[in-house]
Amino acid sequence: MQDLKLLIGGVRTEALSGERFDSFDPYTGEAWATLPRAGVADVDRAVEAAHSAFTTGPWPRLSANQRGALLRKLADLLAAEGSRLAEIETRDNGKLIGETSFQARYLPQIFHYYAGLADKIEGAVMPLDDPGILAYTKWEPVGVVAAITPWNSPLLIAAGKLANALAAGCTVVLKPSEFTSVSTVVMSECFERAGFPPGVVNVLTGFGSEIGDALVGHPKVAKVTFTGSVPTGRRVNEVAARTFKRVALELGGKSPNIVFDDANLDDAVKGAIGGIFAASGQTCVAGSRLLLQDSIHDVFLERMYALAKDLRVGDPRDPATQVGPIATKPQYERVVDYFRIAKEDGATCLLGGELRTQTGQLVPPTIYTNVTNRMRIAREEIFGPVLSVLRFRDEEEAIALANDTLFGLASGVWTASMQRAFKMVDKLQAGTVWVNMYRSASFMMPLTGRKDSGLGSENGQANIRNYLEPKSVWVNHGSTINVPLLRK
Ligand code: TXE
Repeated sequence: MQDLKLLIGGVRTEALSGERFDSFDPYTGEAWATLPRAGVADVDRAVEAAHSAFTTGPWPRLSANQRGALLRKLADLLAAEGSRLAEIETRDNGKLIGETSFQARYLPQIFHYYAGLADKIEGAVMPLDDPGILAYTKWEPVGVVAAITPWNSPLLIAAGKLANALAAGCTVVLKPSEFTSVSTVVMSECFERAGFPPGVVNVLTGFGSEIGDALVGHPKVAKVTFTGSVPTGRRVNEVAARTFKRVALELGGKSPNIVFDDANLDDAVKGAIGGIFAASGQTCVAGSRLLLQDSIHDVFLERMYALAKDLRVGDPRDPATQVGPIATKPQYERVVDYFRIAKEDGATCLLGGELRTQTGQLVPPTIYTNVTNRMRIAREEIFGPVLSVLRFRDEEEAIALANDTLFGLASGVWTASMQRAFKMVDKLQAGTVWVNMYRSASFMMPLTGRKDSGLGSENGQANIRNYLEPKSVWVNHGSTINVPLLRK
């Protein structure tokens, strides 16, 4: 059993209370690791450590080049730890070993990418009317960043936040989900080995309900970057607003995956299946509403059913498994409850819709048809392998249905007509549109949510600016213009 500690100011430590909690394997149900249960006093210790590392430690004296070099060294260490991290993540959150291995191989690239941006944070000189004034901008790191991550892709999401913050010159207090903290704590060993000064990266394990407000509201935290649910995101935003913190929120979705009758149906069927059943539907961008044009509705579902019914549900460590368990017990119960809700809504169950086994938090791939956009299964984020199928007549109806949601994270369009595709790109109220593909992601591409899907963005070159503040500098080196108030 893994026995892990907090990381505060470069020291591995217990919570001040001495309390610990267990982390569970979602497939076997066994407690397999224990972690310190940080309290409010530990939040204070961690933020103070990050703050002094930011203000007085060696970190602020490093050049951008040196920060980049440290991030590259870290990336190489992470590459060497890839398979260990993948195994830990699969054990802790039940994601398929194929996917965690892919993500672990991807982590170093994220750090290399932002390492390359560290020395490209450039200000500008402004061409003012007065040649005797040098007016320029410089970009400064915002300060201490509180990074709060969820359980669905703990390492990947933490890496995106850390890489930006550190390349910008910030320091970080990272709080992973209480359900899946192990991989993050193990990853943090690489920061120590790479030689990041103490306090630059701190890791707190514990319950969001107990320490979230203290972290988000801490006066020495300058920015909060959060990925998680809409209600918690709203709470984070409210608490952070009291002290005018910079906030980035990456929240949920109910993303439409729209198939027109001119699409390549084989590709679209595979895209629809991957869109909702990959990661057992536990992705913010899951294509959880499938919108089918009337004329292909039945044939599409026949083909989809034929493939989806044979998906292998089981042990995430077995490379043959295609759908693994739900990561957390409460989430499992929540997803299963939607079987009841779908019945009450009056939807038709085409596939799944009941538990095949009571063990291992396994939920079968489930497809509901005859769904209307007013039903709860079309409006609420289920975050499990549960698909709601709706039908539409034409482009106008597809757009209306797609946009009739509180969310605006992602969307997919399947069509042979590029004219139609670009029209849909313009009309869909979502931060991401995939055309004839679904669920690809890259650290190069911004991930932004419209409406309740969030605030600000993750990823992309521009994201590093969200960890920086501009400073305007005015230097009089021979101005001939007098102050207007004193002009005779
Ligand atoms: O999320 P929470 P939960 C959605 C998905 C899922 C639902 C619930 O719909 O069913 O969220 O998951 C920390 N202040 N997503 O309950 O509570 C918490 O400790 C500060 C979508 O696990 O939002 C964890 O680290 N932080 C999502 C993180 O917030 C607090 C991925 C996320 O937990 C806090 C996961 C507080 N007051 C779930 N309370 C996505 N966008 O990908 C909790 N936390």
